[in-house]
Amino acid sequence: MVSTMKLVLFSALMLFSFQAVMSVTPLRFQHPLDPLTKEEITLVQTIVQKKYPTSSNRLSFHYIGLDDPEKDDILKWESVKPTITTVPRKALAIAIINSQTHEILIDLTANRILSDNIHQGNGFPTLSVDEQALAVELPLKYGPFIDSVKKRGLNLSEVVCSVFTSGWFGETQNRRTVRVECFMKESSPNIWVRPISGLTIVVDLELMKIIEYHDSGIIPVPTADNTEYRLSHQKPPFGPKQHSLTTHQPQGPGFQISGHSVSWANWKFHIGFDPRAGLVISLASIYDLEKHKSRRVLYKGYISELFVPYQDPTDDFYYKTFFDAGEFGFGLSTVSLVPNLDCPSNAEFLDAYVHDASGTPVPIPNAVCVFEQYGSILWRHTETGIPNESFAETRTEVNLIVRTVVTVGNYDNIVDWEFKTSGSIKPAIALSGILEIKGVDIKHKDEIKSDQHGILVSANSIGVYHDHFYIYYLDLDIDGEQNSFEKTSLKTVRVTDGSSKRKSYWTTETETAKSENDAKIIIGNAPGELSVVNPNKKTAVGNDVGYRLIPAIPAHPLLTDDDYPQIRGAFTEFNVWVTPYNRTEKWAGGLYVDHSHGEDTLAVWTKKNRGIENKDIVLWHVVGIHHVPAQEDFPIMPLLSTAFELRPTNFFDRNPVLKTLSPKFVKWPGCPK
Ligand SMILES: *[C@@H]1O[C@H](CO)[C@@H](O)[C@H](O)[C@H]1NC(C)=O
Ligand SMILES: *[C@@H]1O[C@H](CO)[C@@H](O)[C@H](O)[C@H]1NC(C)=O
Ligand SMILES: *[C@@H]1O[C@H](CO)[C@@H](O)[C@H](O)[C@H]1NC(C)=O
Ligand SMILES: [Cu+2]
Repeated sequence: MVSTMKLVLFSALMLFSFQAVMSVTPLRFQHPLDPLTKEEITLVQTIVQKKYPTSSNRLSFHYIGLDDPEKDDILKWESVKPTITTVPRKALAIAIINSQTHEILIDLTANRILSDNIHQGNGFPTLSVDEQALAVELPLKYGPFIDSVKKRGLNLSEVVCSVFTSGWFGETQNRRTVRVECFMKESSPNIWVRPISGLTIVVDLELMKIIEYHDSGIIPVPTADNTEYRLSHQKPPFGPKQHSLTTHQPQGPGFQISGHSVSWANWKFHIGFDPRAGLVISLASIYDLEKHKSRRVLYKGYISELFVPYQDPTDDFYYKTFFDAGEFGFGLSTVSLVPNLDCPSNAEFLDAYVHDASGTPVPIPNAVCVFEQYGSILWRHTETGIPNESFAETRTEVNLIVRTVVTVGNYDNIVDWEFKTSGSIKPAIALSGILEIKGVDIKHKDEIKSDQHGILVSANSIGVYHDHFYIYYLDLDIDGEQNSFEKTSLKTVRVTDGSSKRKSYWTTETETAKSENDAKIIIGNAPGELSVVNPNKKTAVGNDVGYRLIPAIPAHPLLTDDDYPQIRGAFTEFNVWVTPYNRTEKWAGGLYVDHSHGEDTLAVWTKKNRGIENKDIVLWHVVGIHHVPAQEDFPIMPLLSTAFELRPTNFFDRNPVLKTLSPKFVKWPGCPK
């Protein structure tokens, strides 16, 4: 008895000391691309505040994130696989200090500021959540606004306001202003469909003051009827009915997450998170069963910008030309996922940290989820051509999804990265949330006399025309960094010499893009294939190894080239762009996109027409949706989605999933079948 007790005590001690060792060296497991930890964000705050004490400076943080480590350092680090991080940890802070924008680079190991530069050009950093919270309170205490509310017979206690970035329309004055719009929350939480239209409220964020106010007349606020979407406030009948459906993984999930590194089936990748970009996928490599090694596909991928120009040129709406990533931050706007609803029951979650304006870390629990999901059929064939020996050979597809949801005001962007064992990566975007509504004095389509710039989706409610243009940054490293971009066109050939009974056929013609101008592609003009190849690596039969871009349904901008929003959102001019890798060229709409003049965009960088052949290159893909609202989008819209695929093309010598096994059928506990 005594000896058993001792043994238990001994093993408990062993366990305790093991855990103690683990907890004092947590950084041992830090990946150099891991997002800044809570402690690191606090360290940035401390270091910057030491130089600029808040007692004597007006200081607000607009970005605190990992400063991109040098790519060479990451690749070196990866090849030696050290147990301790040898890549220096640096942070970039963008702060407005006494009305000047500072870019402060901080060494997190030496705890010191490496550089501190003041941004001189046009444009302002991402808005902080805190200043938006202050700005939305201003109208509620502003006499003329209170009068406007009274004049409309509305209850001021039921008014809520929201901040809208106001773009740039040729003006030369450089003030950090925003528009504020107000809504009714009485009887329904669906504020976005109940605007108090006809009011212009301009706030200067530096003065934190209303500097312009205008009431152009009373337009009825749409009623709260049929705007409710909370289940708890709905009345029967309910439907359609859905039967429960769940994924049962008795052996546990097929993926492992260690810190931020994921391994699943034949894939390995890293999940990063940035206050501006949100979800970042890095170092995605696929294991080649025949070559017995992992082969790099993607060095880094994320959504670089989202441009949402509304198409109503009147006073209430013309300025609505949003850049959601640069102005509001995809990371700052990432919301917590709801387990079992946003992600299935077999999902695992990762938390993230962003920061507030004071530099204090702010947690986002369940910011990212990772889960496996049955896809379709991986491959199959039923052989009926061999007499008496017909058979079916088929494999089930299971995919891995990484998901976040970015909610910027009224819209929810569901951001998915799907990995397939066959080698494809399929990024997808789905939109949900609530339309941006303009209040009008019209209850029926028959009353419409002039262009309303949208669709009447409910009485007094116009769903205004707009676009959603997402641009993906895709630093593909196909089996190494030196890559080329190839355009293969499909061409009709006419048979004129009578050599065939056919009069025509098609064949392909491949061209390697030499410089940036060769790689500006408008999809849809002619059939073709676009791929990134590694001209230095060939398959056994001699093809360049590569990955093809199977683009999303293309969307092209409809604004004129000289229109201000289009100058700022010039990255939409083409569906595909290719640039040589440049550490600082990260944001397709510019680093300082709020009030930007379009001087720091992908369209401007590529004017240099730099060489891109057999170089480390970045592929940019614009995925867009022209949104002509419909009544089904009201009061909340069902998912509207678009996706593209990066698909291996002569990357493997043969079907890489030829010898895969379908997941074993498992009997559900207590189920007869
Ligand atoms: C205005 O709204 C507040 C808050 O909901 C409510 O308490 C109050 O009774 C309302 N006043 C009127 C006149 O309806
Ligand atoms: C197929 O099977 C049938 C019946 O068993 C047999 O009569 C026939 O000869 C077979 N055909 C061949 C090509 O083996
Ligand atoms: C990298 O990009 C920046 C911004 O476009 C540019 O100023 C710089 O010259 C580029 N560096 C190289 C090596 O091309
Ligand atoms: Cu839309």
